[in-house]
This record gives sequence, structure tokens and C-alpha cells, in this order.
Amino acid sequence: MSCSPRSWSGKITTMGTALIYDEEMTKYKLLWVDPACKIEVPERLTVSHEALVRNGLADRCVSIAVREATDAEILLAHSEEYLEAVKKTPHMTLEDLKEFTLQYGDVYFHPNIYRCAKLAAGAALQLVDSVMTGKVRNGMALVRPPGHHSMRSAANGFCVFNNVAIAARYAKQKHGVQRVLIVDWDIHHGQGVQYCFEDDPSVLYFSWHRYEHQKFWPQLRESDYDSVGKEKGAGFNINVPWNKVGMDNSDYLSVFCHVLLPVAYEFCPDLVLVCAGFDSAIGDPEGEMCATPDVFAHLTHLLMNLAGGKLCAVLEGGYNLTSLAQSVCQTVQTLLGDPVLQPANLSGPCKSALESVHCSRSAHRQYWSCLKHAADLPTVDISTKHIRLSGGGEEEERMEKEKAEKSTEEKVWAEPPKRVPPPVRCAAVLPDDVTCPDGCKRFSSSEDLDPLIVSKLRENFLKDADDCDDLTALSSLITLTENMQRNEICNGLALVSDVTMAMMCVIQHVAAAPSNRVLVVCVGSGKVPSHVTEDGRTLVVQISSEETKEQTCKYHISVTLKKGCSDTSGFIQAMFGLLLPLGYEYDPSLVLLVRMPGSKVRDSMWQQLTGLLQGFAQGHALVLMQEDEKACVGPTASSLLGDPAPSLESLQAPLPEDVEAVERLRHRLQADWKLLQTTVPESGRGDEH
Ligand code: Q9C
Ligand code: ZN
Repeated sequence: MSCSPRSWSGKITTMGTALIYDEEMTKYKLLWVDPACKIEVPERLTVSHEALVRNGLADRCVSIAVREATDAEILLAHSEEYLEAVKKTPHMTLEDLKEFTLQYGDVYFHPNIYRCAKLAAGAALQLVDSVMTGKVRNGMALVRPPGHHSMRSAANGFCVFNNVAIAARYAKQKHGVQRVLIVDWDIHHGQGVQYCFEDDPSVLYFSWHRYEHQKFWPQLRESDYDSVGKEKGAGFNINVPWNKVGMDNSDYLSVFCHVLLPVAYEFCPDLVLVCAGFDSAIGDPEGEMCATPDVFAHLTHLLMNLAGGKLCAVLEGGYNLTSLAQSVCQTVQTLLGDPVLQPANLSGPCKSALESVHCSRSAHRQYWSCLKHAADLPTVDISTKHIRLSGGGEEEERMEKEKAEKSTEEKVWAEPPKRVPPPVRCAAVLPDDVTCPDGCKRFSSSEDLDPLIVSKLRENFLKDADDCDDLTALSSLITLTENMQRNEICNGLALVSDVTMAMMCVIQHVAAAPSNRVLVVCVGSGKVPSHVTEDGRTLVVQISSEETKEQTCKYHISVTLKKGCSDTSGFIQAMFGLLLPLGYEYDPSLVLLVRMPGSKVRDSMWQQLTGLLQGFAQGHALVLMQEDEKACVGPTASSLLGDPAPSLESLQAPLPEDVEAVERLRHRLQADWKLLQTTVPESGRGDEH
């Protein structure tokens, strides 16, 4: 079923999403027998595009024509000799093509591939142009051939020109972009991108990849976590090698929370490019991983508030046609702004993933203040040294491998459930004298106060008050949460006379139903009664400058920041290190974001928080603010409506005592919340795959 953005109430505040595709790029294929290349087929593109059309997503995008990249543009990342050599391929005989192909690794040429490679790079450039000129907010380019393996003077791994590397240089040159973040979630290491920007601090390259202690293609020493960049670019290359197959949603989200996102926010890019390969999804014969297609909705969502929302995703790999098409749809639907659903089984990262997280964090701690406190490298270097643990047994190993390959191809997984946006995106409960922001629906239940709710409210909260306004507001809030639970309204905000009372009132009502869980995020000081968390149906995370005594309840977590919520870097630390992992593991049915009076949190931080919290509870977030904070209504509504949050101005190093406080808390809570781990626990072991 398709749902147009017009189905949200009010005006569309977000700009659109570009989709760049041309059938021409399906018009080349492998012309001889080569087992290494047989998976790179034209159908990869057609099934992806057809799925977007079938799900009504293509229609919701702004369709933009491809163009050929010019010679000058290709030369931004390639040598003249190489370009001239590729230029000759359209005229070659089959025999010549085969021979030409032989000088490179795991790639094939075809008389039409040069044309397609120019279109693939040109598509990435069209996407960058559309985003940088403000024609759209973000977008995706569906291209063949892929790009991230191709090097300055060599084709490699199905790639001819390095589409994303060219796009990054082009964005800097043509649009004056200063910092580009490249996120490579393809399951192979984009060594071509790494080589291109190794010594360049203006481009931060992040890649996770199947590595298996250098046994997996392209078997490069420099794909390991300790390749951090060179010279001025030291610290701007982040590798997270996977040393086991079977990594799942928890493993991927754990790397985003504990490695990529804190660094990405500290880097503060002006543009995000994604090497969007989907061979990292379940069922892929190359990746052999277990992350489900819906995880890409989250990976996308988590990147969408960087760089003011300017995100360009460019297709790389993905060889299981079912998994590929589903993953592409999840990515595009998220770019369009539809609410995301909780990914399946977030039971915590496996031991091998934790080793990788640990190694990457410690390799980068000298470069990024958000990682300053990361644990030392394990004394025994766990990554590169046991290349051959199994001692001989080549035949055995080969059989194991075959078995594994077979089992991934036969893997079955449920199709991701349809994501249906509710008819109303954002509702606001506001005093009559406060104007309702554009795009929000003013919400009031004053006409038909539910007598049951009213009597409960009177009894519990408004015993002797006969304040009619309070009663109306609280009763509206409760009705609003009920609307959210029926998925009729996505999210909401309210200005109330007493945030604590409103919070208690919502908690009591929602957490009364046994299947509900409320994630309460309190920003700023103020007492939160401890009894609410006793049954686990409410998880309270409070971020403030108030020293609190150590909590003993798993569900009541208080984060103390010395400088309070005005300290952006401390806040970031708490958000990615604690709040997001907790939220993913808790899987709430409602998020209650409470702005305590006098919290001093900055608008940009507040909007980032509001935006990121929409990744939980299908986007069902209710924001409570004190009556006198009228100025917050606009920025809050904007985030709730899906507008990108403004970038956080350059971050300063967090206070050492804050870092330590967050770390101590994380350590203490790790036994209860597995997604908080960043090292292998000393005793007991994570699940092994
Ligand atoms: N078993 C991309 O995903 N190795 N390229 C194939 C076959 C080469 C992947 C071995 C894989 C290249 C863009
Ligand atoms: Zn790949």
C-alpha cells in the first residue's frame, strides 16, 4: 500500500527525496564464465527499482535524470592512463575484453560498461547537485557498476569508476563543501575509497566489512582497524573489520552507537554520502551476515540528522535479489520520512563484534575526544594474529565454508512489515493563546472529556484543584496517547502547567496496560518519583547536572553532566553511549520526552534528541514542556514533523569528569543492558555466532 506525504496533516515541511535511476545501467552483463563475477547481474537493478514502484515509493520520490560524468569529473579520482584504457573497451572484441579484464581483480568488462560506468558516476553527481542546491533534502541513486573498490588506476570488485569518491571530490570542488562523511555499509571494504582519502582530513571514511582475520576478499592488511589514515588524514579513516560471519542487527547498531555516530557528530559533516551496499543483509551469498532488511531503516534514520539532513545514498553491492530489494525499499522509505519500526531481536552484540568495536574505538581514541576514554587495546592483539587457528585441515575448512554458503542462500526471513504512516504526523496540546505551528494539528478533547479519565485524574492528581484548564490539558494528553497507540497520530507535543504532573499522569495511564513500555527521557533537573519504574513498564533516563545517589533499579538511570544539558559534547556522549542503546534494547511502545524547567538544553541539541528518539516506538513520541517555554514549540514541532535538526556547532572536548561518569554508569549497567557493552565482558561471554 502506498501512502503519499500528503497523507500527513498540514503542509509538507520537509523537502523531497530524489530517486535517480536509468534502465540503461542494466544493459551490460558477464559474457563468459567466471564464478567470481556471476553474481553481479542486471536484475539487481531491475528488482530494486520494481520493488520501489510496487510499494508506491518511487512515485513519492522526485525522479531525476542521470547524466554521464565528464572526463574531468572522472579524473577527480582516477588517472588519465586508466580513463584512456577504459575508453577503448567499447570497441574491443570479446577476446580483447577478456584479456583486458585479466589485469584486474574480480571484475568484468563488456562493450557497454564504459557507458554505464559514466552514467553511474554521473548519477551520483546529479544526486549531489540536487541535494546541495536544495532541490531535495536527500536521495538515492540506483546504479551499476558499483564503485567503492575501484582505484585510481584499476578496476576491481565489479567496480569501474569510484562513484562515491568522485562525488565527494565534486561536492568539495563544485559546492564548496568542507567536510564529507562517507559511510560504507556494504559488506566489503571499499579500499578504493580508503586509498583516495587516506591523507585527507576533509573526508571521513567509515567502513565495516567482512574480514575474518584477512581471509576474506580483498584480503588486505590495510582493511584492519589499525588503518586509521595517514599524515594529516590520521584519524579520518575508520575500519570495523568483522572477524566472523553471521553478524546481526545488534552488532550493526552497536557499531553505529559506539563507534560511528559519536565520531560523525564530532566531525560535523556538511554532507553525508553512503556507499549503500546491501550485501551486508541476510541471505547475501557474499556477506553471509544475518542483519535483516529493516535494520537499514535505522542505519539511514540515524544518519539523517547529520549535515542538516543532506544525505546521498549510492548503491554498491547486494546479491540476494530478495534481500536487496527489501533493503533498498527500507532505505528509501526512511529517506522519505516514514516512521521506522523496531528491528527484530536486538539481544545484544556477539563476542566477536565486541572485539571489533573495542579495537576500532581504541585505535581512534587519540584522534577523537568522544573516544578519549575508550578502553586500551586488549593486551593480546586479537584481530590480526590468529589467521590460522584451525591448524591445517584445508579440506575441512573448505567443506565448512560450503556449508555456510549454502545455509545463507537458503536462509528465510520474514518480509519487513509494511510501514504505514498515521494520517496525522504531529498533534499539539497548547493553551488557547499559543498558536499551533504549521503542519501540526491542534489537539483538544475538551468537547468530550471521558468521565472515567476525569474522575481518575481528579482522584490522583488534581484532588483539591478545580483548575479546569489543567484537567482539560491532562485529559487531552491521555486521549492523545490513546490516538498514538491506535496509530492514528504519530507524535505530539504539549505545553503544560506542571511537566512532572503531566509526566506522571501519562505514565500512570499508559503503563497500566501490561503490554506497554514507556521510555521516559527527562532533560534537566527535577525529581522523578522512583516508584514508577518498579515494574519495568517504565524506563526513566534522566540527564541533568544534579548529583544523584547511585540508583539500584535497572529501570531508573540518572546521568549527571557537570555543566548540565547545555554541554553539547557531554550530551552527545550520553545520547549515543547510553540513551540510544538503552532505547533499542528496551523497545518502548511510547517515548515520553520531558523538558524539565530550566534545563538549558540548546535548541540544536534538543532537536537532535527529538529527531533521534523518533527511531523508537514507531515514532510515537510525546514531548512535554513547561507552559512558559513557548519558544520551544516551533523547534520541537519542526523536529517532530521530520525536518532535519540543525548541525551542532563544533564540539569541544567533553569534561573528563563527565566522560568518566557516563563510562562508570555504562559499565555498571552492562550486565542488565547488553547493547551498552563496548568490550568483551571479563567474565561470561557474549553469544558466539
Ligand atoms: N565468491 C561489491 O560488492 N569477490 N563488490 C567475489 C565470489 C568480489 C564485491 C568472490 C566481490 C566484489 C561492490
Ligand atoms: Zn560489497
